[in-house]
Amino acid sequence: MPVIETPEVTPERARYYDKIREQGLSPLWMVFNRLITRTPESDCRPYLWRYADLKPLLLEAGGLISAAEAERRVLILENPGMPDSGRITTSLYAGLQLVLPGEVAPAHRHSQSALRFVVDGDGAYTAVDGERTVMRPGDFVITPPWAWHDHGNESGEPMIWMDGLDIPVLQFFDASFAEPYSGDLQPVTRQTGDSLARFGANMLPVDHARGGSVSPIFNYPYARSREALEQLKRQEEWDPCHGLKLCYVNPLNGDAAMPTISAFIQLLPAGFETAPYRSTDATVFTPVEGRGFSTIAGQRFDWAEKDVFVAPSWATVVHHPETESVLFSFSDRTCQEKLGIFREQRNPDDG
Ligand code: GTQ
Repeated sequence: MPVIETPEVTPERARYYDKIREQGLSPLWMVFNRLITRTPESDCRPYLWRYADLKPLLLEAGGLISAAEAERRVLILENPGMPDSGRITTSLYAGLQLVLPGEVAPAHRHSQSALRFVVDGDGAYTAVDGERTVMRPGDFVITPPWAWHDHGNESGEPMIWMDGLDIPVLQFFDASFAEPYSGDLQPVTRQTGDSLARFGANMLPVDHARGGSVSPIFNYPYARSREALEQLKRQEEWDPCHGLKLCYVNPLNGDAAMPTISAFIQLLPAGFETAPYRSTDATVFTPVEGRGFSTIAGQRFDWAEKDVFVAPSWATVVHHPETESVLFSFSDRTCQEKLGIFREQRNPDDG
């Protein structure tokens, strides 16, 4: 149901609309219902990409173009409701990146924030501000805005991770800046593990400033997040909508790890069925462990490890894990919370 009834177009009104258009004017009453909807209306569609389909295609790209020539060898996960947009949701970009053994993705920096979620392979590195971190399956790695970053793979196997960036947010605000580094790799100035030791042990260097908008931890290792879930599951306090769901945070302010993107890890026990839930943050999910299916706006998507699926804003989501499952997910929730527009609803009527 629209908010207003759109007024009839009489010949006299039509002549008037034509006349004012030439002067950069438009009658609100003719477009009100398109601009202001009762509930979110998105071009974003629920969708699932199977890793079994993605991996061979990504490896095929590995034979076609080098990481260096491509700058980043990534297949964008593009929402079928928004073709050619480079978007997985209206506000977020996602892709799968491949770095082959011996390859380097050269250093650059940009105003976009990036997250990496390691899907396949073990032991490649990403370097951020002079520190390299070793990437292992399930690790959640962030690249802050305007930080130099390069990736390299000195392991013996192909390395594949999911990238999540706020590219559409920066497009919306016309705030994109980027530049290449003068060489391929930035110099290494800190030991691997330095940031996790300084900031990731529930302590901070004594005089470190509080309140930075980006987490100084840039790798949240899966071993630790999984251990937290394992410990908590013994308590058997399952949230009806989320199971056991944790948000990755910035230890400087308790906020999401990145200023524009929230990231989560959740455990769902075998056979659990979540209560229907919807929220304004369209969400990208990737199962790390387990298999099952989810219904999104009534449509069923069967998933297994490493698949990627997306739930649009305000679409009702129900998860049905068949085995004990761990889901990683990310959304623009923290961005919406900062703007005061985030909404969520448990057990919506249409669920
Ligand atoms: O690794 O820096 O998927 O700059 C898209 C843009 C990855 C990256 C992407 C990027 C990167």
